[in-house]
Amino acid sequence: MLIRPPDVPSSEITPEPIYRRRRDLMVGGLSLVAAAALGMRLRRAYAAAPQKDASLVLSKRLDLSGGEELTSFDAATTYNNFYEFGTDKSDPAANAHTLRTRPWSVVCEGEVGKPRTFDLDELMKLAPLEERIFRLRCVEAWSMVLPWAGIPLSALLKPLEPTSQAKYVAFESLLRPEEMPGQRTRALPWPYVEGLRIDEAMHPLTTLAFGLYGKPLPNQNGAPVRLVVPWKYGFKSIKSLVRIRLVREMPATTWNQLAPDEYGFFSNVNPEVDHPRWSQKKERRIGEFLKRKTLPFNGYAEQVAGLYKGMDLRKFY
Ligand SMILES: Nc1nc2c(c(=O)[nH]1)N[C@H]1C(S)=C(S)[C@@H](COP(=O)(O)O)O[C@H]1N2
Ligand SMILES: [Mo]
Repeated sequence: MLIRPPDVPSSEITPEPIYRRRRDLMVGGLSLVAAAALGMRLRRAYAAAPQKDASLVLSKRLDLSGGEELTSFDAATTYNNFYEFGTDKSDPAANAHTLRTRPWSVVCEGEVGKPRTFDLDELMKLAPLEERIFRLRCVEAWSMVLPWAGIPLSALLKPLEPTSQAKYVAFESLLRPEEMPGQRTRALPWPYVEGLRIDEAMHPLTTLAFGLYGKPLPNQNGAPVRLVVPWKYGFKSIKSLVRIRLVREMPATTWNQLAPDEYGFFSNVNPEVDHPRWSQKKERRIGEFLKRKTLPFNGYAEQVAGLYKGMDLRKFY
């Protein structure tokens, strides 16, 4: 069994090259005390998460939790938005078992020198798998802090050799109504689609995720491969991804098509721009009682604000 949080001593069960790589585990700017506290918190959170079909090997950790407690595996897998399986938060956990996630492939095409279709194993070998701990904030004003297993999306985009005309990236989820009961309703136009500007897509925090809590993604969390874009509202983090197209024009996105006054293309987390029907100033961290203040760019301004220099983020919400 190759799976465990990367801070757990593992010399006896880990192949040598991976063990060696793990020695340069990223502790970032954390003090030793903070790092130890983080390790304890992670072990506790992992201990509470069920161990099943283990197959992911994590080479290093990028901890952008902001020192906050992790959301439990239980909450992260029973309180979801995945309209392909129903519109209630409990629907994905109840219904997503019908999704078949193997075989799986992701078609990459459009404004690229080298179009290519990857199967899941090829995708997972594009770069060493990292544990990436991010806050993810839903536009509905709740949030979670979770350890994803993934790679930077740029590791997939670069080898495609985007042309100079590739200004945006369009993403598409699986369309398979036989396995996705929500697609037999008109809850949303199907398939679910999303998009990023090319520089957003290439940003090192933009993550192609295969796992959660060190295990393959549960179906309700977007198996077998999804995006995690931590500085944007959760709906940008498209699940069960099957197509990536590099394009010249800003692509259509599901929520923008449905309600353009409520959901813009950029959808950067911004406490100063309210949703027309509710405030974005605060959020409820799932598992906590008191609300927290929402941070600009979900707390990742230092890393991403430069992408939007000179843009009026009230207009481009
Ligand atoms: N294909 C697809 N992707 C999706 C959604 C969806 O309904 N369909 N919901 C989005 C929304 S609104 C959020 S908040 C996140 C939720 O991810 P989680 O359930 O893993 O927390 O997934 C996003 N990705
Ligand atoms: Mo969301």
